[in-house]
Amino acid sequence: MSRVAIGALLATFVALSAHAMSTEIDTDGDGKASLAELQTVFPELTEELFQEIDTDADGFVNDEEMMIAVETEMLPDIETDA
Ligand SMILES: [Ca+2]
Ligand SMILES: [Ca+2]
Repeated sequence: MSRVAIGALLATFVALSAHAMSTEIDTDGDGKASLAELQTVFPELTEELFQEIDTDADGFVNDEEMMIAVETEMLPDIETDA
């Protein structure tokens, strides 16, 4: 593997670990969870509940909204890297 490829790989890794958002949820890697992405992990999730979690109403759940949702038990905490 070339030095450039390793550098790119490391940069990707750092970018990913900067996000609290689980890659299990955020399958397209944009750092936010859409309703569809969340429903893949939480099939019970309704659009109504999603809108409650999405407090800034941008249509995506970000790290902070996800953290609040888990803390307020709107969403169950998911096991990552278990
Ligand atoms: Ca996403
Ligand atoms: Ca949001």
